[in-house]
Amino acid sequence: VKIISAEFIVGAVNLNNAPKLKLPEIAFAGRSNVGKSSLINCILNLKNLAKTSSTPGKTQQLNFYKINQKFYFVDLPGYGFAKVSQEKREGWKKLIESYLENNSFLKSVVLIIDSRHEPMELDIAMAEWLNFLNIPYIISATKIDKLSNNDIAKNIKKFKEAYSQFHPLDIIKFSAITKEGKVEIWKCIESFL
Ligand SMILES: Nc1nc2c(ncn2[C@@H]2O[C@H](COP(=O)(O)OP(=O)(O)OP(=O)(O)O)[C@@H](O)[C@H]2O)c(=O)[nH]1
Ligand SMILES: [Mg+2]
Repeated sequence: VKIISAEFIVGAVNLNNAPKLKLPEIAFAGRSNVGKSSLINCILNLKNLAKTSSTPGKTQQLNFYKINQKFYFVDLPGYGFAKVSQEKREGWKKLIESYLENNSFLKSVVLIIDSRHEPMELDIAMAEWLNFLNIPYIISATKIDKLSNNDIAKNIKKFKEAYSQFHPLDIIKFSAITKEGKVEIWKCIESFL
């Protein structure tokens, strides 16, 4: 996909705020601070379209970006951030769940996990949920620039073992710093669109 245009449309705090114009959607999910917004910027070749931050919990709404006037990228609120109130966390969870359920425009999800860590409970729960809802998804293991090749291979093997029962279409190594994995992610997105 050649990026002709990419613009922020709306940060929706509930589904009623989602854009009225319906287009195919690709959503990006993952833990708070895992690198969702950085991945979106990286694959669009834009530095600051999606707001990134070293403070977790930055993305608190469904952020819709319209790409090439043809489809949306949807940056979902990060889950698993301990330092917000239980009430707020429940709210985000409901928002993410209601977004994922019964959404015929949602073509696929890119589930972003941190390549440095052991498979995590909340990430596995998300994979299980996506599989249950029959939403095609890929896993992108990000921040591989922080690991040796040896550790990358080791962790990818662990991810395959933990996630394969929930049928991700692929597990792609990624770094927003080196841009490794960008082409592979686009190949998947193109096939979903
Ligand atoms: N080394 C390295 N750092 C990264 C990478 N991707 C993101 N980061 C850093 O991780 C931090 C969080 O990145 P964001 O893209 O804001 O993460 P997010 O998932 O959108 O965070 P929330 O919106 O708060 O949930 C920032 O300091 C980024 O610079 C990567 O591939 N490699
Ligand atoms: Mg973000």
